[in-house]
Amino acid sequence: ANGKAATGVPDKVSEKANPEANEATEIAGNIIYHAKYSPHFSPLKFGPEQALYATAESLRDRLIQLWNETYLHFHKVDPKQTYYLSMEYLQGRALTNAIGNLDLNGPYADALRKLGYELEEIAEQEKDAALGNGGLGRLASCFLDSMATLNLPAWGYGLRYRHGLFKQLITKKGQEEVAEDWLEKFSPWEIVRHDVVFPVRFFGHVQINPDGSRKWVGGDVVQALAYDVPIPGFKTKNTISLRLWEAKARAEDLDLFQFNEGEYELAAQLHSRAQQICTVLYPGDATENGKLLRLKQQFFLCSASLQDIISRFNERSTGEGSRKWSEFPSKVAVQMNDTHPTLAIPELMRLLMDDNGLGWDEAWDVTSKTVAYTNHTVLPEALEKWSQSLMRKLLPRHMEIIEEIDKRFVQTIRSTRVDLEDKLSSLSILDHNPQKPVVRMANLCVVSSHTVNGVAQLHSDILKDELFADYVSIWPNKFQNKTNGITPRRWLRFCSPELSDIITKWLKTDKWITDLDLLTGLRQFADNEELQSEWASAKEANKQRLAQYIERVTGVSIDTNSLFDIQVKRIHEYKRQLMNILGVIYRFKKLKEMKPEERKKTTPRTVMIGGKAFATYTNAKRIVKLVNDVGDVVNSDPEVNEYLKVVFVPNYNVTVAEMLIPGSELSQHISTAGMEASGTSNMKFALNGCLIIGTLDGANVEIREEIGEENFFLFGATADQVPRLRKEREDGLFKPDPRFEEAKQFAKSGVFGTYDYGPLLDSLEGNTGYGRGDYFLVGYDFASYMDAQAKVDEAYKDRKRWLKMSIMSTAGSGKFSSDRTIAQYAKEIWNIEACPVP
Ligand code: GL9
Repeated sequence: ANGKAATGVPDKVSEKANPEANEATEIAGNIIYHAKYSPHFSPLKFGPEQALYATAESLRDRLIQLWNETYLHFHKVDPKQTYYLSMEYLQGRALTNAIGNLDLNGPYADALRKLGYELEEIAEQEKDAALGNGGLGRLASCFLDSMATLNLPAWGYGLRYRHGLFKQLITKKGQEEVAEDWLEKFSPWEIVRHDVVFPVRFFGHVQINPDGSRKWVGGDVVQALAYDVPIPGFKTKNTISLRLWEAKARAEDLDLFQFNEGEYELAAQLHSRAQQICTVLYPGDATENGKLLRLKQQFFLCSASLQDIISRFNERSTGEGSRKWSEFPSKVAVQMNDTHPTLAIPELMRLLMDDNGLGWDEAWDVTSKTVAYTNHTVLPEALEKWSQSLMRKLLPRHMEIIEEIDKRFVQTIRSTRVDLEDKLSSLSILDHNPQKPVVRMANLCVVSSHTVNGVAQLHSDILKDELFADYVSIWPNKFQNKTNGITPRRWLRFCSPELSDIITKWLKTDKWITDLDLLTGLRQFADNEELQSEWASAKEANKQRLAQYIERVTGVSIDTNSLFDIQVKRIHEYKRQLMNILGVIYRFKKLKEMKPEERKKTTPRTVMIGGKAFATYTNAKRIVKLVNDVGDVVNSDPEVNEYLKVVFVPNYNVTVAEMLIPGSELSQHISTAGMEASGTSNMKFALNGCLIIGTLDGANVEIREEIGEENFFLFGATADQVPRLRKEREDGLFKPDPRFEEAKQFAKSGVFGTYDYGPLLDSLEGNTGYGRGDYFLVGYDFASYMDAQAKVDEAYKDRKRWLKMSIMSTAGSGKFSSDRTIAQYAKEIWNIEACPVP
């Protein structure tokens, strides 16, 4: 920090004559005001951290104004509104985004300079709000940005986890997890709404009233308290809400008698049970307790959100008396982000029937016209199934409702579709397998939703042709595709201002920021030398910035003349980071074998791999360790390290992505075909002019279509070949390429330390002997992967060609704006329209 600023809050800043300077002066005054009169720190110091909070609060003043206007406007117009229910949001930092969306970058930078700070330095003080695991949570955050920017009447609902995703430390043992604490000081962005509180019940029993109606009573009652986070749209007044629920016990739940008897823990039992609900994102669910907590979290989100939605529906009623419930679906759309919020279905049924007196048919009609479901994966282990007994214990009334939905569905199919009789055991919601009776949440979603969508064309086709094929024969029009997207504000305009300015200059407009298809206008200049040289210098600047970051966090110095090759995503066997590192191992071995003059002819590379492994996923953790061990050996090898460096980027998160993606030149999206539903970082890389090496999987297929096959390094089996290849591989009928054997042997030889990589590498063998079948087909795809990598090396030597490909990638990325995705959801699923604040 700057010496003079560290002495205390400055008194005032001097005025200047011109209007720009006036705005900056006013903002600086506002920042000073907050530092003094909304104090969170003792008064003697005004360091970067104090400046961050005061700056954020000055922005919040503006946001609150716009936010209230938006809320009142929606209230007055009473449009149909969408509620996006998601257990995860990966918001990242908010400061730069808010300043950028409000179009106040210049004035804020000037204001802070008057106070002795650079805006970037202040922005770096902010912690990431990491209330999500990966792609699914980040998608929800991109969607909020687009909803606000498109002026849509839409809101997000989620949970206010005290500890978001863990922080990843890399030690000699590999990955270690420590709790992250984004609320350690407090978040300047959230506003607690003390008047928005709903009771949420757990356990208890169903009481049957004399009139035959049913009521859920008893059990524990926890309060859901609303915390709102403002979501500003880009250059629009519309500012929407991300409402995060926190769980609180009631005062009367503290047993004062027991407390005074000295039984402190017993006395506060209910308090501590309430507190557990929002303590961590994704508590481990290997134990019964863990499963119970996760189910509680899901219900807590659904129940609080639906009570809130219903109360808003009633509040906006214009005429006398209350509204007709049949109007509900024309005022409310509920989108379930994966199966995690499935309990919204029986909870809406319960609220309508038990609390508002609707009959089954009426309640079902309303519910099934209101809810829609997005599927994000076909991996069987990720399709949620809840034990019926657990569900009955925690949510007895909901279990009854689910049983009734299932009964009616099965009856209808029996009477209308005799041909499906033998499919009913897999189509029904309840799986009555006597060993383990479960509720299949995806089935409940499909049966109850008016629309079901996948997240890329290939994925949606797989849903229709395989996973949900029999449902398609019942409801042919229920299924849709909505290819994912990313917000071009955060993922280009704000994370790479250099490249953005060049794009604006050549397109002669900055309208591309909200109309990303305009990027195609760059195609005509892809060969232009002037553009190419500007493009190259922007990329170079981003590479420099990235290199400095890498050196700071890992101590490894990397050469910006080398090809920056990046794979960042959650560590998973289907994503095949193991194939990447085996390729690196092979490259290292070949470099070692070369004569010095031969090495000089190779393309120097820096391979960066980053991502978190789920804490109990053993093979994923072994992969992290292997990448680190390979890096240690390669980077300290004086013969080779001029041509190859390997870096594990620790603690990958949104903020790290904002640094890595602009500085990337090649990125790897190399999942086994058919397994990655979409991917979204592939879109971010392409948008930033980074070339992709990848399989025909998820959104890669569409990216390649858009940017042109000559600009994409394709390899590998296709999704339709996978089942046959898997069988052959398992049966030991397929003989892998010699390069694959050589790489594995070398990895096992001990060159990379004493850790036993046998068990990890054996997972890549066919079912002969010790092998486990190579389910992810690394052995099959390795040959074409290495061939594609050789093409990358060649292409990089031709600078003009590479730059052209890079420009073409950006130029063809327009489709992948989340503005396009959200506009399609709005029109084709939600049936809502823009409602701009005048
Ligand atoms: C995921 C898919 O695996 C991705 O391919 C997809 O891009 C995103 C968003 O649709 O959803 N589904 C899923 O469960 N996750 C995804 O990333 N997992 C995590 O978020 C950890």
